[in-house]
Amino acid sequence: MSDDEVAASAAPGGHEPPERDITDGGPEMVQFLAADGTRVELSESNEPYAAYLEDVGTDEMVAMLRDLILVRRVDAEGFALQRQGELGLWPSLLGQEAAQVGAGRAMRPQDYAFPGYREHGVAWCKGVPPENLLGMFRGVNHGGWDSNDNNFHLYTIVIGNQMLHAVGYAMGVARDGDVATGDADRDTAVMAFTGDGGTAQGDFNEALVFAAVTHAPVVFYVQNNHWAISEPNDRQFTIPPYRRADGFGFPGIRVDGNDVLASYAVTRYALDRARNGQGPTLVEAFTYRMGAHTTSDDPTKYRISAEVDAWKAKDPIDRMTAYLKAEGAIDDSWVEETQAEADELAKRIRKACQTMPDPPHEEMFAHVYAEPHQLIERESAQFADYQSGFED
Ligand SMILES: Cc1ncc(C[n+]2csc(CCOP(=O)(O)OP(=O)(O)O)c2C)c(N)n1
Repeated sequence: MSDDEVAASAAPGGHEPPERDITDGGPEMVQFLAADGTRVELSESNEPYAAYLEDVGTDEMVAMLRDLILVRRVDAEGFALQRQGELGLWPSLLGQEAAQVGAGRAMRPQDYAFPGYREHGVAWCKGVPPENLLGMFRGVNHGGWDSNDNNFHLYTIVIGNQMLHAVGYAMGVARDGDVATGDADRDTAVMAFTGDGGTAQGDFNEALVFAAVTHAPVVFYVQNNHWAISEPNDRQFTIPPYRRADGFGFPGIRVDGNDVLASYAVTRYALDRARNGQGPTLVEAFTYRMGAHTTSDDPTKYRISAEVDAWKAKDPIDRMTAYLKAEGAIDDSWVEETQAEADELAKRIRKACQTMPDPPHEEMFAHVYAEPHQLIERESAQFADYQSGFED
């Protein structure tokens, strides 16, 4: 079967999916760096956010590119570890690095992130050690880090659930008086991350209602990577996610998710609004999931290779590399050194993964309730009894 035939047969009832150009984000999409790495002229769409790049020097841009390269390597290592049987599952962020690094870098230490399960780049920017991301996917713990160490909540597998957690937390931040005080180290915003598929969940829509009416200091960051497993966007919504915000009464912005500068500038703007008491913003990062949904998925069954190729031409790392090379900020030896640094990082993660101890069985029951609970104690004892029936 040809790619086209595969796509047609994947549609329910064998219908051809509607014509769509999923590579074009339209005139409202905020972009500062074109796919070939050249700077985009100021226009009606990007001008309102340009001020948020004015204080970004070359060193900081080089640091952003370094983040993109290291995060991609962390992701590739997660994939490889799953293939070698060290992890049960890995959700790859390949292609979404710029969306996440831009957003993550825009956050201040006091800002709190509520991720889904693919936010490895945000975790990186918030200072969560990348090896800590592996525990849950190896099945040795329920998370792998303390959410309060870096203000980065545990991964959420239940789609959309974290949206409500984030809004509830943001409402609490406002009640604590940590909004619009004018103190840059105190004013706090919350970020909630989801995919495009998550926008179809009830939780997502309920979260938008509560955020709107309570004026919560929250930024909804939707990574529109164009697929919810095998469901394309045209089976998820009829208007793009950023326009959803209109109906709830707060701003929605579409940004080029493969342009780290644009993602950074727009997120800074939205976080400032939240911290200053101006309420929520919805940011839609227009991007693409270049790999499989997870290591359990085979995207060749439902999408055509031409689509993937079109997005490869928009690669976030290639474009930032081209830009910074043209600016004379980096050269080939910088790229080589950073790749070598990435390889060292991968080695560190691999070793940490392979030496993670199996948890004692009690651990599974330990954090279900904050206080001791009779039912959990009974279940733990029953499980210990069951385990003791096996030979070593
Ligand atoms: C409540 C709920 N329903 C269904 C699933 C199964 N599921 C896992 S990932 C996924 C698709 C999510 O797509 P999207 O929100 O676009 O995020 P992406 O994985 O593309 O980043 C679904 C339906 C789930 N985890 N939770």
